[in-house]
Amino acid sequence: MSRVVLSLGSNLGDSRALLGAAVDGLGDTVVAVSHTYATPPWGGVEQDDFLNLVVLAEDADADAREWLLRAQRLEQVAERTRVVRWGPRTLDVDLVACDDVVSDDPELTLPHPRAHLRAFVLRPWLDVQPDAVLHGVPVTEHLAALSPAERDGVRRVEDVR
Ligand code: A4P
Ligand code: MG
Repeated sequence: MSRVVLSLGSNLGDSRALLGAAVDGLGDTVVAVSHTYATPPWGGVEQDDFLNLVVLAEDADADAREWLLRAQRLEQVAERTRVVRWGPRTLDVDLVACDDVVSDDPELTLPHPRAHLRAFVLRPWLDVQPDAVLHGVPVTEHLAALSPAERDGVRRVEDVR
């Protein structure tokens, strides 16, 4: 059995529909879906706000590589193009964590190397796993360590599903 925490984001096209379709695309592997949040762009590229959510999923037949392939397939279905790093996209699906896997492989780094810095990941993650731990530290503590501006920028909106 493998359990994965996926971060989904979109700020191009019909973001609500794209996120909803991506969650549907995960089928019955989905254990829980977070609320949906509007979030200011992270990373310094001037662009529209994102919609973000986190999905907890499980599948006895999938390892971390398989989850990455599934994430990339969902991005392809959303016709995601890769123009600017940290720039606008129809759909981004990142693996935040997968079981206790630790990897520094650039193709698949686990846990995600920037997750602890991102309120748009940490806040929705707590919806689906209030006791989540990242790098040995509770996610609540990572979130509390961020600047109020970073934390308060993440605003709950109507759930996509
Ligand atoms: N890769 C390595 N580790 C992982 C992982 N844990 N999960 C590799 C997913 N992919 C991983 O990703 C580049 C490469 O990372 C892939 O080939 C994969 O094998 P990418 O999706 O092609 O490129 P990218 O997304 O432009 O770059 P990067 O560095 O992954 O960006 P991020 O970290 O995904 O950030 N602001 C808000 N508010 N909300 C957002 O959702 N998203 C981003 C993208 C920036 N700012 C944002 C948001
Ligand atoms: Mg990505």
